[in-house]
Amino acid sequence: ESQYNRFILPGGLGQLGQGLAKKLRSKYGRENVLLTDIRIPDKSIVKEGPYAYADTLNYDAIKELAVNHRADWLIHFSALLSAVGEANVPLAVKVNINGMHNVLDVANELGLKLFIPSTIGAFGTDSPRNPTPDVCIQRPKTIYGVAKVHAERMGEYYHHRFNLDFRCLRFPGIISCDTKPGGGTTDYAVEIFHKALSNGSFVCNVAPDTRLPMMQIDDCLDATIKFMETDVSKLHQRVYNINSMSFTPEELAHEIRKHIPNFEITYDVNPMLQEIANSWPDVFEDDNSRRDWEWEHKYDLSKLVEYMLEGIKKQMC
Ligand code: AKB
Repeated sequence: ESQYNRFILPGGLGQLGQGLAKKLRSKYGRENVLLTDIRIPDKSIVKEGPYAYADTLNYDAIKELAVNHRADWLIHFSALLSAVGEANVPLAVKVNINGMHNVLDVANELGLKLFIPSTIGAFGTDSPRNPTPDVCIQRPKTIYGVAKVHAERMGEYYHHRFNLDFRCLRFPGIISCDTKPGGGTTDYAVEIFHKALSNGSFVCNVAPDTRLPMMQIDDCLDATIKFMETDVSKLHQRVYNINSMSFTPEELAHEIRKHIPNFEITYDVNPMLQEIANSWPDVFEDDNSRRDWEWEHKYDLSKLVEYMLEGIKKQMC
Protein backbone atom coordinates (compact mmCIF):
# COMPACT_ATOMS: atom_id res chain seq x y z
CA GLU A 1 0.00 0.00 0.00
CA SER A 2 1.27 3.47 -0.84
CA GLN A 3 1.88 5.99 1.88
CA TYR A 4 -1.06 8.34 1.34
CA ASN A 5 -4.08 6.37 0.43
CA ARG A 6 -7.00 6.39 2.85
CA PHE A 7 -8.75 9.61 3.71
CA ILE A 8 -11.66 10.70 5.91
CA LEU A 9 -13.24 14.08 5.31
CA PRO A 10 -15.38 15.27 8.25
CA GLY A 11 -17.65 18.14 7.22
CA GLY A 12 -17.35 16.81 3.69
CA LEU A 13 -20.70 18.11 2.42
CA GLY A 14 -19.64 21.77 2.56
CA GLN A 15 -18.14 23.91 -0.19
CA LEU A 16 -14.83 22.06 -0.47
CA GLY A 17 -15.28 18.41 0.54
CA GLN A 18 -17.15 17.06 -2.46
CA GLY A 19 -14.70 18.50 -4.97
CA LEU A 20 -11.72 17.30 -2.97
CA ALA A 21 -13.24 13.81 -2.63
CA LYS A 22 -13.70 13.64 -6.41
CA LYS A 23 -10.06 14.55 -7.06
CA LEU A 24 -8.73 12.22 -4.35
CA ARG A 25 -10.90 9.35 -5.58
CA SER A 26 -9.68 9.68 -9.14
CA LYS A 27 -6.11 9.53 -7.84
CA TYR A 28 -6.32 7.08 -4.93
CA GLY A 29 -9.46 5.04 -5.65
CA ARG A 30 -13.14 5.47 -4.91
CA GLU A 31 -13.29 3.36 -1.75
CA ASN A 32 -10.29 5.03 -0.16
CA VAL A 33 -12.02 8.36 0.39
CA LEU A 34 -14.79 8.51 2.98
CA LEU A 35 -16.93 11.64 3.07
CA THR A 36 -18.66 12.27 6.39
CA ASP A 37 -21.09 14.88 7.66
CA ILE A 38 -24.24 15.22 9.76
CA ARG A 39 -26.71 15.54 6.87
CA ILE A 40 -28.45 13.12 4.53
CA PRO A 41 -26.46 13.40 1.31
CA ASP A 42 -27.98 13.77 -2.17
CA LYS A 43 -28.20 10.51 -4.12
CA SER A 44 -25.60 11.82 -6.56
CA ILE A 45 -23.07 12.11 -3.72
CA VAL A 46 -23.68 8.56 -2.52
CA LYS A 47 -23.25 7.27 -6.08
CA GLU A 48 -19.76 8.77 -6.21
CA GLY A 49 -18.37 6.88 -3.23
CA PRO A 50 -18.61 6.01 0.47
CA TYR A 51 -20.42 8.35 2.85
CA ALA A 52 -21.04 8.02 6.61
CA TYR A 53 -22.69 10.05 9.35
CA ALA A 54 -20.14 11.50 11.74
CA ASP A 55 -20.55 14.28 14.27
CA THR A 56 -17.17 15.81 15.11
CA LEU A 57 -18.52 16.65 18.57
CA ASN A 58 -18.42 12.91 19.27
CA TYR A 59 -14.81 11.83 19.83
CA ASP A 60 -15.55 8.09 19.86
CA ALA A 61 -17.56 8.23 16.66
CA ILE A 62 -14.70 9.93 14.79
CA LYS A 63 -12.20 7.46 16.26
CA GLU A 64 -14.37 4.46 15.37
CA LEU A 65 -14.73 5.61 11.77
CA ALA A 66 -11.02 6.31 11.45
CA VAL A 67 -10.15 2.84 12.78
CA ASN A 68 -12.77 1.02 10.69
CA HIS A 69 -11.80 2.89 7.54
CA ARG A 70 -8.10 2.32 8.32
CA ALA A 71 -7.55 6.00 7.56
CA ASP A 72 -4.15 7.56 7.36
CA TRP A 73 -5.34 11.13 6.69
CA LEU A 74 -8.04 13.19 8.36
CA ILE A 75 -9.07 16.27 6.37
CA HIS A 76 -11.13 18.35 8.71
CA PHE A 77 -13.66 20.61 6.97
CA SER A 78 -16.38 20.92 9.64
CA ALA A 79 -16.80 24.59 10.50
CA LEU A 80 -19.34 27.41 10.60
CA LEU A 81 -18.14 30.17 8.24
CA SER A 82 -17.59 33.78 9.31
CA ALA A 83 -21.09 35.28 8.94
CA VAL A 84 -23.04 32.32 10.36
CA GLY A 85 -20.48 32.01 13.14
CA GLU A 86 -21.25 35.57 14.26
CA ALA A 87 -24.97 34.74 14.15
CA ASN A 88 -24.50 31.73 16.47
CA VAL A 89 -21.34 32.09 18.55
CA PRO A 90 -22.04 29.22 21.01
CA LEU A 91 -22.53 26.77 18.12
CA ALA A 92 -19.40 28.09 16.40
CA VAL A 93 -17.40 27.53 19.60
CA LYS A 94 -18.71 23.98 19.77
CA VAL A 95 -18.15 23.02 16.15
CA ASN A 96 -15.10 25.12 15.26
CA ILE A 97 -13.19 24.70 18.54
CA ASN A 98 -14.47 21.62 20.41
CA GLY A 99 -15.01 19.62 17.21
CA MET A 100 -11.53 20.55 16.01
CA HIS A 101 -10.05 19.35 19.35
CA ASN A 102 -11.71 15.96 18.87
CA VAL A 103 -10.36 15.55 15.35
CA LEU A 104 -6.89 16.72 16.45
CA ASP A 105 -6.86 14.26 19.35
CA VAL A 106 -8.11 11.35 17.23
CA ALA A 107 -5.37 12.06 14.68
CA ASN A 108 -2.78 12.21 17.45
CA GLU A 109 -4.01 9.10 19.25
CA LEU A 110 -4.15 6.99 16.10
CA GLY A 111 -1.00 8.44 14.52
CA LEU A 112 -2.86 9.86 11.49
CA LYS A 113 -1.86 12.84 9.39
CA LEU A 114 -4.12 15.85 9.71
CA PHE A 115 -5.02 18.63 7.28
CA ILE A 116 -7.08 21.58 8.54
CA PRO A 117 -7.84 24.51 6.24
CA SER A 118 -7.40 27.98 7.62
CA THR A 119 -8.34 31.26 5.99
CA ILE A 120 -7.75 34.95 5.32
CA GLY A 121 -10.26 35.26 8.19
CA ALA A 122 -7.49 34.27 10.62
CA PHE A 123 -6.22 37.88 10.37
CA GLY A 124 -7.59 41.10 11.83
CA THR A 125 -7.30 44.87 11.86
CA ASP A 126 -3.84 44.76 13.49
CA SER A 127 -2.44 42.56 10.71
CA PRO A 128 -0.55 44.07 7.77
CA ARG A 129 -3.14 44.00 5.00
CA ASN A 130 -1.22 44.56 1.78
CA PRO A 131 0.44 42.16 1.68
CA THR A 132 -0.34 39.83 4.61
CA PRO A 133 2.60 37.46 5.24
CA ASP A 134 2.49 34.00 6.86
CA VAL A 135 3.81 35.21 10.19
CA CYS A 136 2.45 38.47 11.62
CA ILE A 137 0.02 39.76 14.24
CA GLN A 138 -3.31 37.96 13.68
CA ARG A 139 -5.90 38.94 16.35
CA PRO A 140 -9.04 38.23 14.24
CA LYS A 141 -12.36 39.86 15.16
CA THR A 142 -14.70 36.92 14.39
CA ILE A 143 -15.26 33.67 16.26
CA TYR A 144 -14.52 31.91 12.95
CA GLY A 145 -11.11 33.60 12.81
CA VAL A 146 -10.35 33.06 16.49
CA ALA A 147 -11.14 29.34 16.10
CA LYS A 148 -8.91 29.11 13.01
CA VAL A 149 -5.97 30.75 14.80
CA HIS A 150 -6.58 28.32 17.64
CA ALA A 151 -6.52 25.38 15.20
CA GLU A 152 -3.31 26.68 13.62
CA ARG A 153 -1.57 27.04 16.99
CA MET A 154 -2.88 23.72 18.37
CA GLY A 155 -1.75 21.89 15.23
CA GLU A 156 1.70 23.49 15.37
CA TYR A 157 1.93 22.65 19.06
CA TYR A 158 0.93 18.99 18.54
CA HIS A 159 3.49 18.79 15.75
CA HIS A 160 6.20 20.21 18.02
CA ARG A 161 5.17 18.22 21.14
CA PHE A 162 3.92 14.92 19.73
CA ASN A 163 5.30 14.94 16.17
CA LEU A 164 1.80 14.99 14.68
CA ASP A 165 2.01 15.47 10.90
CA PHE A 166 -0.25 18.54 10.92
CA ARG A 167 -0.62 20.62 7.76
CA CYS A 168 -2.64 23.76 7.22
CA LEU A 169 -3.22 26.10 4.28
CA ARG A 170 -4.81 29.49 4.70
CA PHE A 171 -7.30 29.87 1.85
CA PRO A 172 -8.68 33.05 0.29
CA GLY A 173 -12.43 33.21 -0.49
CA ILE A 174 -13.07 30.13 -2.64
CA ILE A 175 -15.20 30.39 -5.77
CA SER A 176 -16.84 27.38 -7.38
CA CYS A 177 -19.77 26.92 -9.73
CA ASP A 178 -21.08 23.59 -8.42
CA THR A 179 -20.89 23.89 -4.63
CA LYS A 180 -22.08 26.98 -2.79
CA PRO A 181 -20.47 28.40 0.33
CA GLY A 182 -22.67 28.55 3.40
CA GLY A 183 -22.66 31.86 5.21
CA GLY A 184 -19.27 33.41 4.58
CA THR A 185 -18.22 37.01 4.01
CA THR A 186 -16.86 36.25 0.54
CA ASP A 187 -20.10 34.55 -0.63
CA TYR A 188 -21.03 37.57 -2.78
CA ALA A 189 -18.29 36.56 -5.22
CA VAL A 190 -20.13 33.28 -5.94
CA GLU A 191 -23.69 34.61 -5.84
CA ILE A 192 -22.90 37.42 -8.30
CA PHE A 193 -22.39 34.92 -11.14
CA HIS A 194 -25.69 33.11 -10.52
CA LYS A 195 -27.58 36.42 -10.44
CA ALA A 196 -25.71 37.82 -13.46
CA LEU A 197 -26.94 34.88 -15.52
CA SER A 198 -30.46 34.56 -14.10
CA ASN A 199 -31.38 38.28 -13.60
CA GLY A 200 -28.69 40.36 -15.32
CA SER A 201 -28.27 42.26 -12.07
CA PHE A 202 -26.95 41.76 -8.55
CA VAL A 203 -27.31 43.52 -5.21
CA CYS A 204 -23.96 43.27 -3.46
CA ASN A 205 -23.77 43.20 0.35
CA VAL A 206 -20.25 44.66 0.60
CA ALA A 207 -19.04 48.04 -0.70
CA PRO A 208 -17.71 48.46 -4.27
CA ASP A 209 -14.09 48.98 -3.20
CA THR A 210 -13.83 46.03 -0.75
CA ARG A 211 -10.67 44.24 -1.85
CA LEU A 212 -10.28 40.62 -0.75
CA PRO A 213 -8.09 37.69 -1.79
CA MET A 214 -10.06 35.08 -3.79
CA MET A 215 -9.29 31.76 -5.51
CA GLN A 216 -10.90 29.42 -8.04
CA ILE A 217 -11.80 26.07 -6.46
CA ASP A 218 -9.56 23.81 -8.58
CA ASP A 219 -6.55 25.89 -7.60
CA CYS A 220 -7.56 25.46 -3.94
CA LEU A 221 -8.14 21.70 -4.17
CA ASP A 222 -5.06 21.01 -6.32
CA ALA A 223 -3.00 23.03 -3.82
CA THR A 224 -4.39 20.95 -0.96
CA ILE A 225 -3.47 17.65 -2.62
CA LYS A 226 -0.03 18.88 -3.70
CA PHE A 227 0.67 20.20 -0.20
CA MET A 228 -0.46 16.96 1.46
CA GLU A 229 1.76 14.97 -0.90
CA THR A 230 4.83 17.16 -0.34
CA ASP A 231 7.70 15.35 1.29
CA VAL A 232 7.95 16.43 4.88
CA SER A 233 11.62 17.40 4.44
CA LYS A 234 10.55 20.31 2.21
CA LEU A 235 8.20 21.87 4.73
CA HIS A 236 9.76 24.65 6.80
CA GLN A 237 6.51 25.50 8.51
CA ARG A 238 3.16 23.84 9.12
CA VAL A 239 0.84 26.73 8.21
CA TYR A 240 1.13 28.46 4.83
CA ASN A 241 -0.80 31.19 3.00
CA ILE A 242 -1.81 30.49 -0.60
CA ASN A 243 -2.91 33.16 -3.00
CA SER A 244 -3.92 33.73 -6.60
CA MET A 245 -5.79 37.04 -7.03
CA SER A 246 -7.46 39.91 -5.17
CA PHE A 247 -10.37 41.96 -6.48
CA THR A 248 -13.18 44.30 -5.44
CA PRO A 249 -16.89 43.87 -6.34
CA GLU A 250 -16.47 46.76 -8.78
CA GLU A 251 -13.57 45.07 -10.57
CA LEU A 252 -15.43 41.75 -10.65
CA ALA A 253 -18.53 43.42 -12.14
CA HIS A 254 -16.32 45.07 -14.77
CA GLU A 255 -14.91 41.67 -15.77
CA ILE A 256 -18.41 40.10 -15.89
CA ARG A 257 -19.56 42.93 -18.20
CA LYS A 258 -17.02 41.75 -20.79
CA HIS A 259 -19.34 38.72 -21.18
CA ILE A 260 -22.72 40.23 -20.15
CA PRO A 261 -22.51 43.90 -21.27
CA ASN A 262 -25.76 44.99 -19.60
CA PHE A 263 -24.95 43.46 -16.22
CA GLU A 264 -25.82 45.84 -13.39
CA ILE A 265 -24.47 45.86 -9.86
CA THR A 266 -25.98 47.87 -7.01
CA TYR A 267 -25.01 47.93 -3.35
CA ASP A 268 -26.90 47.31 -0.13
CA VAL A 269 -24.07 47.05 2.36
CA ASN A 270 -24.49 44.73 5.33
CA PRO A 271 -22.59 46.52 8.15
CA MET A 272 -21.56 43.30 9.90
CA LEU A 273 -20.15 41.74 6.74
CA GLN A 274 -18.46 45.00 5.80
CA GLU A 275 -16.76 45.21 9.18
CA ILE A 276 -15.51 41.64 8.80
CA ALA A 277 -14.29 42.24 5.24
CA ASN A 278 -12.51 45.45 6.31
CA SER A 279 -10.57 43.50 8.92
CA TRP A 280 -9.28 40.89 6.43
CA PRO A 281 -6.24 41.06 4.13
CA ASP A 282 -6.43 43.00 0.86
CA VAL A 283 -3.64 40.98 -0.68
CA PHE A 284 -2.24 37.68 0.58
CA GLU A 285 1.49 36.92 0.42
CA ASP A 286 2.35 33.31 -0.38
CA ASP A 287 6.09 33.40 -1.20
CA ASN A 288 6.87 30.58 1.23
CA SER A 289 4.37 28.20 -0.40
CA ARG A 290 5.78 29.00 -3.82
CA ARG A 291 9.34 28.38 -2.57
CA ASP A 292 8.91 25.34 -0.29
CA TRP A 293 6.41 23.19 -2.16
CA GLU A 294 6.28 24.84 -5.59
CA TRP A 295 2.73 26.16 -5.32
CA GLU A 296 1.47 27.82 -8.53
CA HIS A 297 -2.01 29.07 -9.27
CA LYS A 298 -3.68 28.61 -12.68
CA TYR A 299 -6.67 30.96 -12.49
CA ASP A 300 -6.50 34.74 -12.70
CA LEU A 301 -9.60 36.98 -12.66
CA SER A 302 -10.44 36.66 -16.35
CA LYS A 303 -10.12 32.83 -16.32
CA LEU A 304 -12.18 32.67 -13.12
CA VAL A 305 -15.03 34.65 -14.70
CA GLU A 306 -15.01 32.43 -17.81
CA TYR A 307 -15.04 29.28 -15.67
CA MET A 308 -17.96 30.50 -13.53
CA LEU A 309 -20.14 31.73 -16.38
CA GLU A 310 -19.56 28.60 -18.49
CA GLY A 311 -20.11 26.28 -15.53
CA ILE A 312 -23.34 27.90 -14.38
CA LYS A 313 -24.71 28.11 -17.94
CA LYS A 314 -24.22 24.33 -18.29
CA GLN A 315 -26.16 23.74 -15.07
CA MET A 316 -29.01 25.96 -16.32
CA CYS A 317 -29.66 23.94 -19.49
C1 AKB B 1 -15.79 33.24 4.72
O1 AKB B 1 -16.06 34.23 4.02
O2 AKB B 1 -16.14 33.10 5.89
C2 AKB B 1 -14.93 32.17 4.08
C3 AKB B 1 -13.49 32.45 4.29
C4 AKB B 1 -12.80 33.51 3.53
O3 AKB B 1 -12.87 31.82 5.09
N1 AKB B 1 -15.22 32.08 2.69
